[in-house]
Amino acid sequence: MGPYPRVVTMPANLTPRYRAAEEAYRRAANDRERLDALREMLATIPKHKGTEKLQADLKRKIARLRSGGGRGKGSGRRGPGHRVERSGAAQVALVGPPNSGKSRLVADLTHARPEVAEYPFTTRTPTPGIVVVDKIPLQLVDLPPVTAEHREPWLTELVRNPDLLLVLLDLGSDDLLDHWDAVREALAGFRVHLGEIPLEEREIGVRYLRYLVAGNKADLPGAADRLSLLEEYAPDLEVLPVSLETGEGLSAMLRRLVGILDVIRVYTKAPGREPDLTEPFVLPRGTTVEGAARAIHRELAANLRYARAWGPRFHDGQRVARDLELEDGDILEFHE
Ligand SMILES: Nc1nc2c(ncn2[C@@H]2O[C@H](COP(=O)(O)OP(=O)(O)O)[C@@H](O)[C@H]2O)c(=O)[nH]1
Ligand SMILES: [Mg+2]
Repeated sequence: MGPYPRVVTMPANLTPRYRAAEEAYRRAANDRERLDALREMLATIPKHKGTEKLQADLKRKIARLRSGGGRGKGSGRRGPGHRVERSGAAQVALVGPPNSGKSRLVADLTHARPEVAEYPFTTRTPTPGIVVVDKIPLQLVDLPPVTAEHREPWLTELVRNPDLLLVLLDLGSDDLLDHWDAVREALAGFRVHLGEIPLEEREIGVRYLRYLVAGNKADLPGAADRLSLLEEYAPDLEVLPVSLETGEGLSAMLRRLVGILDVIRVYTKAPGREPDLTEPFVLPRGTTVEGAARAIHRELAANLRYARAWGPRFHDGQRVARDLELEDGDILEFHE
């Protein structure tokens, strides 16, 4: 056993609706959206002793935003060229030791062209690129290696705020186990913890992020043996072997990312028209009809009179309640 607690994916006692609201909060573009999301979080947080501190924290944040004292997000701390505009349905940041293939992954799977090289510390700025998986666009962000020493503000933001961390390890390296420890140590320095834990055990200020660990360079000699060692060292950890050289495991990895994100695809249609099934709205599971309207356009939610739904679980055009939890594949028609 290493010096760190085992990383276990704990069954979080969060309802999908709370989680959806939490994600809406993280992704909010302005204070109005932030306030909406916080209210929804407060309304849906499990109410018991264990979450009292969090409830108080939510109330404090709501009060602060209502009095107009909210911090403007991204106020000037990022250096030029280090800013990454969020795009796609989810942001996936790549972390890992130097040379594990982070830049090549972004270069091979997206149209972005970060520099790839066999010497470490080539990457100095973040490079985002989009990969589309099952109609879901994911923004992959190539980052410099995270280390306990380099804690630049722009890197902090990119490490703490993605929807998911993709930890890319190097199965070609004999330092594999040290790398795994070092990544978690560096993340702890950023106040980031891999994996969700029950609300009542959370520490204020720590980010609990969903994550996936992939072991790259599975093509290299000894890779399988090193993977076994890691699995022995961290028995509860799921490590997907992949190779950017041969392509092995890459599509499984992308599917798994989408699975962990736990999103649904919702389609919209205009009255009397066929739905557009090419570009879904990608929403956190637990999103309601009203939440979907809000995600599409705030005014739409405000003016919504009713919605109709299509799909296997509805009668065609059935009127649905605003608080109906949506499912993957639902088709909605909004009436203002
Ligand atoms: N054999 C092999 N080499 C790889 C693989 N993926 C990346 N590399 C090489 O590893 C080196 C480091 O890659 P890079 O993407 O710059 O690593 P980064 O420091 O994590 O961004 C480059 O020479 C890549 O071509 C792989 O799956 N197999
Ligand atoms: Mg790199």
